[in-house]
Amino acid sequence: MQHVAARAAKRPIPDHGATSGSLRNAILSKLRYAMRKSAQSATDRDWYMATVLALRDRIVDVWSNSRSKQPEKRIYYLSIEFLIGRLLFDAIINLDLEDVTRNALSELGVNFDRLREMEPDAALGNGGLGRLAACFMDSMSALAIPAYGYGIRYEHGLFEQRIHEGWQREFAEDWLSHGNPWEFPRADISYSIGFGGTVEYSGGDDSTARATWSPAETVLAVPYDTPIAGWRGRHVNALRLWSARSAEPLQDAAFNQREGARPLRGEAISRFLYPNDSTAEGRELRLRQEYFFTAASLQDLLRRHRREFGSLASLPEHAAVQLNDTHPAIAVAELMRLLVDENGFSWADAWKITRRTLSYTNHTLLPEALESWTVELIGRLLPRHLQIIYQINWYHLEEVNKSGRDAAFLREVSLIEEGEEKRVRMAHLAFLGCHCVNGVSQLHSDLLRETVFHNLAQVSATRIVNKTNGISFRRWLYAANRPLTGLLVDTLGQRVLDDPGCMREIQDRAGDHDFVASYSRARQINKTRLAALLHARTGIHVQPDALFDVHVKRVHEYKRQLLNILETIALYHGIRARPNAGWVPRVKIFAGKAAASYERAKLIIKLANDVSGVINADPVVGDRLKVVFVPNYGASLAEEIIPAADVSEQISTAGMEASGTGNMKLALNGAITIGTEDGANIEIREHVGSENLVIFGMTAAEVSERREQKLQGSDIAGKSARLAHVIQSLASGEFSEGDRERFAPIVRSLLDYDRFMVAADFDAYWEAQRSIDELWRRPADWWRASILNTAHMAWFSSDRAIREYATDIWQIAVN
Ligand code: 26W
Repeated sequence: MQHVAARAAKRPIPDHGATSGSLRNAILSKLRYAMRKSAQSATDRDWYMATVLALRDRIVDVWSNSRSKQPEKRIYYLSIEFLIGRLLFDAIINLDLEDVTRNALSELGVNFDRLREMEPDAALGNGGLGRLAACFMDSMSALAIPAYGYGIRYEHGLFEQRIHEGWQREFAEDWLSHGNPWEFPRADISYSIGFGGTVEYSGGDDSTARATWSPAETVLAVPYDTPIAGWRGRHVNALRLWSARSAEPLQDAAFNQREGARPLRGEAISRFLYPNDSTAEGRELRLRQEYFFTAASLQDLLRRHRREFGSLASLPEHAAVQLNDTHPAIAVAELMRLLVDENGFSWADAWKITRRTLSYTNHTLLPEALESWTVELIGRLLPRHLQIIYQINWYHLEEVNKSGRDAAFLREVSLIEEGEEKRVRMAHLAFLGCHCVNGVSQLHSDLLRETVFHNLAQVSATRIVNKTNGISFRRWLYAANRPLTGLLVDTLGQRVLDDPGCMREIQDRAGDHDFVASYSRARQINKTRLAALLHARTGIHVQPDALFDVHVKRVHEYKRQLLNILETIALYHGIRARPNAGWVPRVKIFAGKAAASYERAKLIIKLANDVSGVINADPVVGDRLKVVFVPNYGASLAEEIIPAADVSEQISTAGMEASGTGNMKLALNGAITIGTEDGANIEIREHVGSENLVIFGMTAAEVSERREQKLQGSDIAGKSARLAHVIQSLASGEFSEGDRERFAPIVRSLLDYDRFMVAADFDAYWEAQRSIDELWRRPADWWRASILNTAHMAWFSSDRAIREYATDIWQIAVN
């Protein structure tokens, strides 16, 4: 991109002193001394490792600089998932070293883009929650907010998805197989994390007696630090990921184990990421993971506080701990244990410190995703914590009692869910133990107040606020979409990169012929590139000038990939019936993983592939409609697909998608959203204008009303000939080589009571898609709407979201 180079020439060399010459030498010396390879024998992977190590040195300079001055207050972001993806290009963009790196490597005869492919995705997350954590880390560095991210260094990230005869297959992911040049092992630090055992009381009566927990087993938590370099290399924060080490390796050694016995070895804790993103499975290993990283993180930040500020009484002034969903919610009991049992604080003082230090973000309303652990399991694994949870609940219910509430209310707000198996409600524990709880979109936060936390909010001082999600523009625009970024910089100058708010100014160009031509050309470059990738990965040929309709996210019934597939079948039927009716050529692009144990989601993937097989092979249809399911969706594939999208599918059942962040990434890159009034779609409409996206279907209120009525999908099918034809074709085996059984479960779910309202929203969705066709047939209007999306998405930057967390929840100033 010559214009970037021309401009690079004008810009002052950033103060990390990297010139292509100095970087070239640094890469060569890393190759020689760190990789022990000569330039002649070096592979792309060797060059990749050497380049990362060379760039890392420059990051370390900024890092030690960032750590030189002790901050007044630090943020600690506890998340069991960080969906980082690749770091190389992100670091280069943030350090403004793209040209320097490209030149240094080309002087060494190395192709930078091929080298980028060497980096595995750090897929340490399932989906939205994990990626949000990664975008937030990028923004905290960009805003020079002193922060630590705390998580788990899984040996195996989210499984690799391969499609075999249309079915998802899961394969172990192995991102560390060639080592990870980005991380710094901190073998000088380790914390022992206890499990099981007993609790003794000594001295004083039961209210003043000291509790001492003697764990039956301990595991060592060893940290690995990954630097997160901020925009313009201003600041670097650490992402500290804990790895589990057996405390008694000898004892755990296989030759020491009874024949056939398979003990839960220490290391197992950080071996695998649990691949579910919406169903709490309640497995013991998962609870061990949650306690392991939470306890290690709290011990680490308390040690730092004591070293820097002395007494823990001042902790809330110098540390703000954000709990990313309930996965680290055991922090409430663990911090109380550390303050009361190990630092002699009174219960009341400890409770104040805990609530003032902790805050919690909720990311889902799905009942099956709200974690609760059996009292039996917590009692066995964390006996002292169970006692503390009971004591918290005792004081809590005492308070509630004073307000004269009835038994049903008490049962609902209790931390303990009664029933044949008592369970600890982790969302309730997080709510009570935090001074602030936030949802991730306005609708979601409102629904949190009206549903999950309705009663609790009436009997607790905890604030419920909204912090609508955001995305890192560095990764999802500047790095992922170079053609569009180049045009924005050409049009608005460098300042647009530092202040995305400037983007609003392109609204005046939405009708400007040259600008529209450049804007659409940028999209075309990305679509041609994606068409090549789709062919390479699936063998399917698509026309780059067709409308690219993109549905990329985890596969889940509430995200309604099924509704999209049913509309696709109806479109197919329409095209076959009247091939020459001037259909808008479409490419339906699907991508997403299903949780390994989620059979229905896996059947929906199979259906998408079988429908794709039939439609793509149909000569009557030709290039009027193509359907592609791209395997192994993750951060890097998202960076390839999102800049090439014309239409963004955000069609969740209203009230069920807490926010969505893919919706923001696609709209920022100019895709026209077709969506329901759900999550952040509503706020996207407020910012881009209701004429620049297509909203359809039932609202959240209408959905819950219809749920009350328990109406059957068959009622709808009875009234919609188009839907009935689609369901009939599914049932007849049209997409399953005549096998009527294969998709029978889906047909049944559509005609019975359908919690996800697919049938109920079908006709509205069909009409919405046809209005998209209408808009596409008017290119000037299409590109106007597309440009106005990009122009008005600045608010959805994760920098804005983090600024709001900082001022409203963490009480720190951001300059
Ligand atoms: C215990 C199993 C489990 C694991 C992960 C339950 C729930 C989760 C996550 C909360 C699921 C998740 O990723 N939620 C998504 O979070 C995004 C970031 O806030 C939102 O944008 C999405 O709407 C929400 O589904």
